[in-house]
Amino acid sequence: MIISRRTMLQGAASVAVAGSFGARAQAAEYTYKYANNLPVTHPMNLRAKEAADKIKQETGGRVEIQIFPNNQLGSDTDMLSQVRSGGVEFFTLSPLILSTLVPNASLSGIGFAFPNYDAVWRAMDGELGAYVRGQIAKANLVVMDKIWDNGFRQITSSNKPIQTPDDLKGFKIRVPVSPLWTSMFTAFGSAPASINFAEVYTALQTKVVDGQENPLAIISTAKLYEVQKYCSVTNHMWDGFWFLANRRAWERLPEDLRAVVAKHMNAAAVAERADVAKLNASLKDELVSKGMVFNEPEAGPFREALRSAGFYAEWKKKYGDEAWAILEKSVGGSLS
Ligand code: X2X
Repeated sequence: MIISRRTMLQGAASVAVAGSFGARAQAAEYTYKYANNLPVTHPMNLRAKEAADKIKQETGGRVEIQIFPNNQLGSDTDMLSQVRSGGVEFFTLSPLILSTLVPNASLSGIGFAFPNYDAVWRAMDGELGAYVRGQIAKANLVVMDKIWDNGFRQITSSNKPIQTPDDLKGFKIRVPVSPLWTSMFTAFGSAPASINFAEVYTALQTKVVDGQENPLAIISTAKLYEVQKYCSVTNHMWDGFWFLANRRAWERLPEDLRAVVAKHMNAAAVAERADVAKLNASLKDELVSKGMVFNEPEAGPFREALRSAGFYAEWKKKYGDEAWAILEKSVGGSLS
């Protein structure tokens, strides 16, 4: 019997079968990799695993999706190249980081655009989401209809609470690799550093930066509370994850199998939205018990600081009037 690395990875059951009968475990016809940047305990990975199990079952084992969480296959920047080249078949990415390839994908991340989750899902399952998915398709990537939730983002810091926009002046803050993020914190007068999520814990621990911003579900599952003291509930932007596929790999799947994959991944996204909303609403107490100190700044002055720095005007110009109009219509009001 030849024990390949693969048979070993398939676990004790298939090795036992091979051992006793000399038969090889049935390999799936399509074994696809799904890579992402989040800890395995985050609802995105939990729901994706559930979906992968259902897909395997409903396709009679023909489609197997192997999940590589936690930047196991590299940073977001690496994984974006891999999903484009076909090195991985599936990848979830923030619309703002995707904007390094699809400029107008970051529209949904404009500061203080969405007042609440109802407005987010109305827009992302409606015209705004459809517009962005159209842009993504033009870049030759496949994207599932339902965007997954990351959440409303909060600012954490190791040295001081952020209470007013003035507290952000000169603040050394990590931002994800995306022009919109850099522009937003530059508008606040901060000193933003673009760092992939894979390096964030270490960057905070070694004080390369003093702060970062993320939703509570990530501050908790990625244990950022171990290296951050203050959490300021700014809700300064909403962020999600588009579920992307390499086009050639997607088109290799027969149409009926594509439908099964899309159905379960979209349903998982919707289930994950509810999980994350619940977590983000309940995690404050847990993070306080771990030693974090919370404050709840007023949003108005932050929004005003962006406006007076010309942030909205600048991005309206970059996106173009048509795209900006879709955004404003989707959030039900003027943003500039
Ligand atoms: O990099 C981040 O901060 C994260 C995990 O929120 C994103 O993927 C944008």
